[in-house]
Amino acid sequence: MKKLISIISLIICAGQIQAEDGSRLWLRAPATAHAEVSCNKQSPTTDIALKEIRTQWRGGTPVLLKIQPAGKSGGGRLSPDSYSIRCRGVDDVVTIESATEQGLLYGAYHLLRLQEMGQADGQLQVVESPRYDIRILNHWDNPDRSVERGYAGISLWNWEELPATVSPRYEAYARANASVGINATVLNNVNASPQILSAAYLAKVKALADIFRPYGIRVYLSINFSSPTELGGLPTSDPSDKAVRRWWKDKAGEIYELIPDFGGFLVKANSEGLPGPQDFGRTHADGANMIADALKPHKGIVMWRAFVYNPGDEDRAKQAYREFMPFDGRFRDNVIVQVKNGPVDFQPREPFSPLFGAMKKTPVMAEFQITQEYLGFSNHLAYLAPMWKECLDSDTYQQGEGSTVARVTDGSIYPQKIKAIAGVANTGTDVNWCGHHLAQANWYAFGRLAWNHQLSSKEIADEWITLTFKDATDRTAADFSFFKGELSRMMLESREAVVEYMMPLGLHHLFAWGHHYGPEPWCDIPGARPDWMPGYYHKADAEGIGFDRSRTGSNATAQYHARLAERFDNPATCPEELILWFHHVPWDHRMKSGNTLWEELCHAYGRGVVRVNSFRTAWGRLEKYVDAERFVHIRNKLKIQIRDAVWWRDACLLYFQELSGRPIPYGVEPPIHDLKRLKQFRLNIDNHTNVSESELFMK
Ligand code: BDP
Repeated sequence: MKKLISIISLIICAGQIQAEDGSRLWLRAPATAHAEVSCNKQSPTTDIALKEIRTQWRGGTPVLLKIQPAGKSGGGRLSPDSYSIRCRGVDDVVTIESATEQGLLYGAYHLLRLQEMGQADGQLQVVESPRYDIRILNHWDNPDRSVERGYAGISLWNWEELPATVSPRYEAYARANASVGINATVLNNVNASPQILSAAYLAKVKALADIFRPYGIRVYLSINFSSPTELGGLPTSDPSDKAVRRWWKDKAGEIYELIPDFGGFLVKANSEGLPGPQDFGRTHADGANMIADALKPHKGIVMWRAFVYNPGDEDRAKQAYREFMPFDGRFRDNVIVQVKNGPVDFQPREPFSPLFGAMKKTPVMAEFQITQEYLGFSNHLAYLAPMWKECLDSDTYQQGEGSTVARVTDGSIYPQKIKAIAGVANTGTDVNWCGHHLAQANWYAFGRLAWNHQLSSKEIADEWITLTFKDATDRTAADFSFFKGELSRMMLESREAVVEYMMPLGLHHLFAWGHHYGPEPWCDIPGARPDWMPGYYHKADAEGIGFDRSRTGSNATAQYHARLAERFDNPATCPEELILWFHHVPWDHRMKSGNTLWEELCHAYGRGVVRVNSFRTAWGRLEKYVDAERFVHIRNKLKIQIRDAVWWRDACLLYFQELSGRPIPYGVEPPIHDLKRLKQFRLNIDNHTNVSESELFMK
């Protein structure tokens, strides 16, 4: 009997070790330590820092957290979030110093990260300061808990139960963010319901803000520009109307009564049918400034989005620049313009938005999309740090060489009063938070890059893999290093693979009608907005393919600095990875490789599929190094990804082949689908994760 019990408990125990549902994210260190740690100040934030260290620090040396008044921490204006970690060796204490409690908490997480990475032994000499002051997530979460472009369950915020009932996940969310330096969150969708500003919702928002506060996370809200009318019952929402201005002032006052450290508002106005100042003959600056005035007495800010475009003759890629440049310098000093990384819309590859660097008298922040709206949802492995770095490292040349997007937004080049960076969150109620275990890396990477955009994609991947997988099974160091090497390679190649099998060489927006998941380059719905049709973007015909945005076409190139405009204008100097973004290129155009454009396109699509296959093979080899649960989950996701990659390759190549009239070159695996059948295929979008093989691979 005794033996049976111990066998059963062994099984349960083993079961527990293997229960790897991903809920612990990258914060998996056992909380079993009893470290000696103290702090010269007591507060809810330092209490968290103390607890994290006390229960997880296994370094043997005591840890001292010290608030060091600002000014004493060395020259220059340091961010209040800055900290240092020092230790002279095994016999010394570890001292974490910062001017703020928040900085101490970041220092604590840094120390624990070093420990997990095996880098906390011996001497420590760390000084850290974030590149951006506001490192913010944008949740596109609706009051009904649906998440626009969310692929990881429903919204984390249970509005119905709040404020009375608070889920333990709220605190877990705050902790995860703090551990990577994220310090702000916009709780609701940019397509905002006016309801969010009602007294009932503000009480719910306050409950969340109270939970997030000790973790240093400030709450912001997206607002609907018509709220004065829709919620306040005013006859207009015209920003020059006195009663409207009063309404916003009172609303701000009401919010700050409840949430004294409320961050401010994010605004999507006159975009995709949403209301805005232009409805009243006013400008973006008028609208933003009115709201800024209401927030100013409370030190709140406005993040005003530049994602605007209308159907018409003007190339969509040019519109944001055209609409916003005239207002450069005309915004209040508590307004920052939030610009998507590319000029169109979060495509797998876009050039950077020409607004970066061009707006010289207005703070500008980048908006990245962590959720993979256009990169395979939560089904495809697409590690996005390389994509974001590609944007951040792009040289705008606006103030000479080295005026990268990172440096024109982080205050290095322009004296920006507000320095911020945003990421559209990929979190939801899924147990593993992000739908795909490996998509957690994108949340992590956004936080790390927002803190320090100079970290390399590889450094961040290696860090995340170590924190997320190292303890999973009993492995030797050599085993783990093999595992890490393989997974890191897969991750680092994954975004390029997605570009290749979806939209290589600068192609963009080839998505199906009704979803942004699968391909429909042929899609042409009579009467639909032309700029929502793939043909608007690829312009493929018997001669060639691509959107002529050069001097001879829409002249979008002229929105860039002359040095870049010149480079982009000439097909010979335009980077080939963007050639079809900027040029309509003949099928027989010779590429640098010696291939024709058509051949190159085929090779790229083929390569994308080959790469995903190689991920699948590589992952298969990693089975013995990882827990069964995550192994199977990721294996199944890769299976979906390979299916979709083939679908993309076949749909695009077969369709474009009808126009190019050229054969698929030797060396590219010929399509396995039939174009006619593919054209008939409709994806059930509510069920996109479960498209069965037979449904897609129609015989
Ligand atoms: C597009 C999304 C849409 C968003 C919009 C935005 O498809 O759901 O509302 O961006 O950023 O990418 O406002």
